[in-house]
Amino acid sequence: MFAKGVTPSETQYDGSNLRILILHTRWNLPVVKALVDGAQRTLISEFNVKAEKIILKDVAGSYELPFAAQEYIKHSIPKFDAVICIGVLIKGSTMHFEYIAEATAHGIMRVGMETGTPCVFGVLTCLNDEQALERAGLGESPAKHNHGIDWARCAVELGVKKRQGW
Ligand code: DLZ
Repeated sequence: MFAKGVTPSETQYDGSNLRILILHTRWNLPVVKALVDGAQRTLISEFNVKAEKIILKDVAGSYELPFAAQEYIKHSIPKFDAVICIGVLIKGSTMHFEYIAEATAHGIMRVGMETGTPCVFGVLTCLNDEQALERAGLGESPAKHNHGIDWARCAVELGVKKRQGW
């Protein structure tokens, strides 16, 4: 039986010089808050990112994440080493979910590629509330896991690699 998920890097990254933007939605806020909290705690406790170098900004929904990320990256002095875009999309009875999920995923990818600032895709795309809770480390499932932790690890790795010139 293989262990599903990401294998931790063998490198211990030092995040003490990094400046990281956590950009999150206000849609589905209770779940989003748990993910933001997981990411923030991991940045500080696992990588020594300084609390004052973690900048929190919010937008209404996931669809706004790419544009807002691009603008914060463009206007920020000093620059961000990485951005974690966090949102929670929960499928409803119309096609809204599909359109927003696809646009958001492509948009976040594009912002990273075009600005050269690593942008982590921290958007849960869930078929129901239970999936969202489980992936934010909430609810009753024994398999629950806060994905904000993984996104923080990903952001630090990319931020450090970028600083080092890859
Ligand atoms: C409209 C909408 C819907 C139906 N569902 C969600 C959702 O589950 N999660 C989320 O982050 N945002 C949702 N939105 C809002 C859109 O992302 C966006 O804010 C609006 O369409 C305005 O551009």
